[in-house]
Amino acid sequence: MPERIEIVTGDITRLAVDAIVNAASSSLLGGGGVDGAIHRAAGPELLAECRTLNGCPTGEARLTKGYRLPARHVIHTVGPVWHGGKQGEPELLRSCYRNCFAIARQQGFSSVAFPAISTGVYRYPLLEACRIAVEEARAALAENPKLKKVYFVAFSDEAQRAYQDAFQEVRS
Ligand code: AR6
Repeated sequence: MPERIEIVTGDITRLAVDAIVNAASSSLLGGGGVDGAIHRAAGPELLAECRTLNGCPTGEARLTKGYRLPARHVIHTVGPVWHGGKQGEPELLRSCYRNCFAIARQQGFSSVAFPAISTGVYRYPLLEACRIAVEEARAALAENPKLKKVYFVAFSDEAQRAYQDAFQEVRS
């Protein structure tokens, strides 16, 4: 595994990084899963800032502060709902990662942590999602020397295995 990419297990809201990524809904007004956890940990100021953003289309990303989180910022991105894979889902998921990395580059962030976007409520198959995540992280790291660390947060054993398998494939 390249040393600038690390798979970690547990709760993304505990990570003290420049930005954690939120798998949000297009309203940006909160929800369940990792979105709910991030809003609970960040406090009501996060929702107040999100209200000013007027939502976010699928595949795009928006930046807020991190408020009570140990992370300094939150990059909110809206992954695609999985409908079988022939309705542009891979391109939209790739676009989420690219737009998050573009914000990280614009802001000069050195550390960013991602949940497995779209793989919960939105039902995107884990291994396919992890492949896209790993490919885009490698591309972003190759062109952004200021970015020192990308964390992929696995919230289950299955997710951890999927990230590891995706790494093996990309490296071989
Ligand atoms: N830390 C890290 N990963 C987590 C955490 C956590 N605290 N909690 C869940 N995960 P999901 P989606 C993992 O459903 O599929 C929301 O309601 C989880 O195991 O949070 O993109 C939004 O408002 C899974 O692997 O996001 C949207 O409406 C991954 O995070 C919708 O769900 C993503 O699962 C977005 O669905």
